[in-house]
This record gives sequence, C-alpha cells and structure tokens, in this order.
Amino acid sequence: PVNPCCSFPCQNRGVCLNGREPGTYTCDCENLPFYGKHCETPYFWTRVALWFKPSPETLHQLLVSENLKWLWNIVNNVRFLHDWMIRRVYLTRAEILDTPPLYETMHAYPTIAATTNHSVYARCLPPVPLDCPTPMGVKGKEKLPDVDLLLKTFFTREKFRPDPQGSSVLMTFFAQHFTHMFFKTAYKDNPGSTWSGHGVDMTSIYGSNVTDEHRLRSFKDGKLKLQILNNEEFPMYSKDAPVYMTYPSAVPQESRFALGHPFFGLLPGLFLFQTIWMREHNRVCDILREDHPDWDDERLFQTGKLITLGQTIKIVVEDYVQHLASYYVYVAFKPEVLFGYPFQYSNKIVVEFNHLYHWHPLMPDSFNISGNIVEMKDYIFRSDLVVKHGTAAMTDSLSRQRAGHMSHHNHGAVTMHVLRDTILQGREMRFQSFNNYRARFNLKPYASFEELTGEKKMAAELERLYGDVDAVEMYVGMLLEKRRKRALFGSTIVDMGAPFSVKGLLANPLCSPLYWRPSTFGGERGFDIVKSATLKKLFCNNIKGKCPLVSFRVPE
Ligand code: MNH
Repeated sequence: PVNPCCSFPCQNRGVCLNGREPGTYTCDCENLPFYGKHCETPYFWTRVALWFKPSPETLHQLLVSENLKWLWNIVNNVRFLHDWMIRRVYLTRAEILDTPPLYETMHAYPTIAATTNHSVYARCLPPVPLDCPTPMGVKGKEKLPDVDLLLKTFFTREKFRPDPQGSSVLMTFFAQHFTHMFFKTAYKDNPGSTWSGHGVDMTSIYGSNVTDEHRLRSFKDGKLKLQILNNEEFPMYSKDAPVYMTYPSAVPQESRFALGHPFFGLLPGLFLFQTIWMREHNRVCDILREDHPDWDDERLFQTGKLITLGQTIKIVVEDYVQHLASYYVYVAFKPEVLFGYPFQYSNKIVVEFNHLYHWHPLMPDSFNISGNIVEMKDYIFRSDLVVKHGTAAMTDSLSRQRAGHMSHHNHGAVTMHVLRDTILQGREMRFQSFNNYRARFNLKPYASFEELTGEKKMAAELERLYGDVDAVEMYVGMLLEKRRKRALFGSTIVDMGAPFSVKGLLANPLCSPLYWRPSTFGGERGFDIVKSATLKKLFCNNIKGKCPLVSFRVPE
C-alpha cells in the first residue's frame, strides 16, 4: 500500500507517523490546540479564539485600508495602544514558527541537529517522503515539468515591469546586502548546507570569520581600515587587505575590493552599502572614544559593532519592513514590549525562507547613474563606478530608479540561471507543495489554478504542466500567485516571510533584556544612536557635502 503520510493527512502542525502495519498511520496532536484523528478539531477555547481571529487576508486589508487611516493614526499616537499592537504583531508572527526548530535539511523527521548543527539550514516542513507516488506526495503528475520549459513559459522577462509599490533600486540592494549576512548556502556541498551564523550578526560588513575581520580592521581606535580614493573614504583594495573574495579573473585591480562577503564585488549597490556601513562604524568609534578615552582598540571595535548591529535592526524594521508592508500602522522596533512575555531569543535560518527571498525580478536590466545608462553587463563587478561617480550621486540615482515587480515574466537575463538552480534545489530537497506551505502558514490553499494566478492564460498553462493545483511547487507558486492591488508581493510571500523576518530580527540577543540597555552600547549616547537610527541618517552622516536623496521608494 501507498505510504499514507504521502497525502499529508495531519492538519494544524500535527505530525504524521507511520504505524507498524504498512498503510497505517497516526497524527500526533499532542500539545497542540487541536485534537482528532487528523488534529482537525479545535479545543473549546481555541474555537472561541478562532472566531475572533481575522484571517491573514482580512488583517492585511484592515492594515492597508484608506478608510481606517484615522484609526491607525490613533493607534500610532497612543503609547499603550501602539505597544499592545506591536507586541501582538511580534508574538503572533513568531509563534507560527517552530521554536526551537524541529527539522533540518538532512533528515525527514525531528533531530537534535535541527537546533545544534549550524552547518545545516533548519526546515519548516519535512520533505515529501521518498516512497510517494508523485514528487508532491499523491497529487499531480509522476514527473515535475521540465525546468527550462517553466522558465520560458512563466519567468523570462520580455519587457521590464516596475514594482507598482514604487520600490527603488536602493531598496533592492539593501535587501540583498542585508540578507546575505545570513543566507549563505554552501552550494559546493549541497543546497541544505550553510555557512550562516543564523542571524543578524553583521558578518556582511565585518567579514565571515575572525581572520577576515582582522584583515578589515586598522587596530587603531576600534576602526576599520579605509582608504581615500577620489576624495572619499572607501574599503581597501583586495591586494592590500587579503580578505577571501571570489572575483572572476577578468576583474581588474581597481574593482577588486576587500569586503565583508566574498560576492559583494558583484554589484556597485552592494559596494555602496558596504562603504557607508564601514564609514558609520568608524564614525561611531570616534563618538565612543570621546566618552571613553581609556578604552583600548578592541573594546571600541566590539562596542562599535554592537551599535551598528542595533542600527541595522532598527533600520530594517522601521525603514525597510515599513516600506515593504506599507501598513498605516507604524511598524516600530521596540524590543522592550516583549519583556516578560513568552518569547525565545534564539534563531535558526530556515531554508524555505532563503528560497522565498530570491527576489531577482527586482533587478532592472540597466542602471541610471546621474543620467548615464549603464547596461547590466557593464555594471556587474564594477565597484569602481561608485568611486568614479561618488557615493552621493550613486545613492541619489539608486533612490530615483524603480525596481522590478516580483512577479511572473520578470526575471532579467543575468538571473535566469539563479532561478533555474532555485527550482532544481527545491526539487532536490523535496519541498512540499505551494498549497501545503500556504496551509502551514494559516492561508487557505488555492482550490483552482485560476484562483491562484487570478487570470486564465497562465492558469491553463500551469494546469497543463502540473495537472493538479495541489502539486504546484513552492517557488513557482509564490511568483505566479496573483498580486493584491498595487502590491510588490503576493500573500504567500508576505505571510510566510513575515514570521521569519520578525523572529530573525526580534530574537537577536541584542533585543533581550540584559543586552538592551545603555551599558551594552557604551552608555546613553551609544544607546541613543541605536534607538534613533534611520536610513537617511546612515547616509547623510557619512556623505560629505549636500545629502542626496536616500529612499526606498522612488519620488512620484
Ligand atoms: Mn541573488 C543567490 C546572482 C540579486 C537574493 N544570486 C544568488 C546566486 C547568484 C546570484 C549567482 C547563487 C545562486 C546559485 O549558485 O545557485 N543575485 C544575483 C545577481 C543579481 C542578484 C546577478 C543581480 C543582478 N539576489 C539579488 C537580489 C536579491 C537576491 C536583489 C534579493 C534581495 N540571491 C539572493 C538570495 C540568494 C541568492 C537570497 C541565496 C544566497 C545563498 O543562499 O547563499
């Protein structure tokens, strides 16, 4: 008989366990707020709570509703209401995830390695068992569609389509620079292996290990080593700071810099963020030294790093997440609202979150630098462009150029191969279906292809290729899913991404009660720098002369 767990019978985070007799199984619902053969029945108080709980779709509509602006304005301005709201957001998002994680990428069942082995990603749903009739369990065809046919049919960009939310290219580079701090797949090993530190650890600026960190440091006054080029401070050339970097051999010396991540020479936008953050670290060290003339280089360096880490989280929450969510409620970074509530300060990077964050359609095909159009092929591995045009002009230009829509038919030529690898890696790891992931995140699985895409043409193609809407692959579904009005993402990316994102930011040790106080940051002044950080200040404090436009949204 067919392995009964192949049809994923257990609901609400129940676990399917095969019985002694072939074809038998049980759902383990222990410690869940549900019971029954398939963990389908809520206990009384759970049922009551569910009546009052708005669906993720309703909640989203409320938060972006023009008509409720007045209400959100009150919430934003009444301290206890706002704290309550923010706490609810943090807690309800985080509780959707397994803490500690149950699964990792090397096994199909719970292991202790899910928590202890840092060289594997955690996993949100276990893989489709190997002995199932189809790659998605029991639904769909025996073979998944040819990957190149998928790329051709649904993903290849014909004409650039901009993000209707108005995101700037500066936002996309922020996203890439920030997330590469913890999305670090050890591709040479296998797609489930990682060299991540599993959280916001600032390795993208200071290097991935202590050896590289030492190469980036000046060992004077806590500062990082910088050099003057074209009257501005920039990171050192690779030849002068032999940090491990992966430049193709054709890249000339003047574009080879020593950066926090081996790939950050890839795009000038990443080089820009690296440069600005390194300057910020040094600026912070000067301030710390004023208050602590007795501190040695090491203490200034380590404390400076804690401050830039705090600033990073603050900016990610209040500038970046606020922009992406576009809620009328002010998305605030207030670690203190969680004190005394059940919240665990630990995090592990989950492989499905990594896949979800493959936002390559954001990339345009060319870049406008102060009116000059530079094609992608002339932009890649050209850190020297930032030196030539200057950080001000670069920041201004990136703030004014629109990013692409994260949607179908919008992958530019240079990222097609990444998309191809992503789909294949999802298959290799036997990811469950898009609809199973929706169910896992309390979203209603789509009942038809047309409901999924919101149109007919792609729906028909999808049906021909997959056969069953319950057999669509996770990444494919996330990109082809219909978009809400004027939205960059579909509901799955938002409601699946938000929990990982909230957890990754708020469960940082820095947000815990004993870290989150002035002494951690060298006193009130350092603590204030963290609590008042903004994207704009980050750039304006570190660019000489008139401050350029610094924005995640392009001006109207
Ligand atoms: Mn991108 C991985 C190229 C922009 C998010 N990206 C990769 C890989 C390549 C790559 C190559 C490695 C994939 C593989 O070997 O299978 N990425 C690009 C290029 C551009 C780019 C050429 C722009 C041009 N990438 C972006 C942007 C984002 C992004 C913008 C999103 C914010 N990329 C990712 C993530 C990974 C990745 C996430 C996975 C990284 C990892 O797990 O190590």
